[in-house]
Amino acid sequence: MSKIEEVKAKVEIGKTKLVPALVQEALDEGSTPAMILQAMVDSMGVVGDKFSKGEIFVPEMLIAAKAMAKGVDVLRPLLAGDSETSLGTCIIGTVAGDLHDIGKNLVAMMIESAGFTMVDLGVDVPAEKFVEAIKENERVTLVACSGLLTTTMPALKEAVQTIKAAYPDQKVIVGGAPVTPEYAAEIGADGFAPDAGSAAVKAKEIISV
Ligand code: B1M
Repeated sequence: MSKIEEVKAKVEIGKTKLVPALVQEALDEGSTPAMILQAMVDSMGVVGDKFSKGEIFVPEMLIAAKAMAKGVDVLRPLLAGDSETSLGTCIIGTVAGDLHDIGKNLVAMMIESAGFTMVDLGVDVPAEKFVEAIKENERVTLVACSGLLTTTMPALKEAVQTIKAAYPDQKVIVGGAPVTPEYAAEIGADGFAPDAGSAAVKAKEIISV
């Protein structure tokens, strides 16, 4: 088994202590950071499928997520480039009722590396907290809202609409597995991205309009 396959297998079963060293070994073996990240994202897909089939439960999902987060820590300096310019501040958070943060953290990392100063509000963020953060931070050019559950899509809508009610010109980008470009447009977001890399591209595009 190659190191990258081992990373995938160990993330799936939540081997938090083993994953960082395996990620480093996969890098040493010549795998690129993007390949390793994709392998870990694939692992989470397998974990999600097993959960859907009732083969594993929430605790197993949680340890797999922790193992992936440890792996991402090793890749972080390699994935996130430095940017000299500041495109302003981006406020990011996972919306109310939603505790999923791996995707949001990847999006934060990529948007930051595109040149934004990042303020991460974490998970389970009520709509009003996004508004407070816009008020409290300097030069907020973008708000990024993540939602991973079909049941928290209404919270995504509430976040966008609450932000727009307080700051009509504030640019907002949304994303997360159940979100579609059509839904993003319907709730009044300025942009949608399907993954972390395209979120960074979209972020720059939105604020330059
Ligand atoms: Co949850 N969970 N989970 N979970 N979980 C999913 C999402 C699920 C699809 C699993 C399944 O059933 N197959 C399912 C949702 C079904 C649905 O709503 N359609 C689900 C469920 C049901 C639940 C609970 C309700 C389970 C329960 O308690 N019965 C519960 C809800 C808790 C809550 O939030 N209130 C729950 C809990 C959890 C854990 C806490 C155990 C854990 C999360 C830990 C953590 O995040 N720290 C967890 C996990 C790990 C998953 C899966 C397995 C993996 C999620 C993940 O990290 N993926 C997930 C199954 C799956 O995704 N296949 C699942 C990897 C990550 C890189 O991808 O987050 O999609 P993703 O992010 C991508 C894109 O979506 C996009 O870019 C990212 C990177 O490319 N993106 C954006 C994300 N945000 C963006 C924002 C943007 C743009 C792009 O702009 C702002």
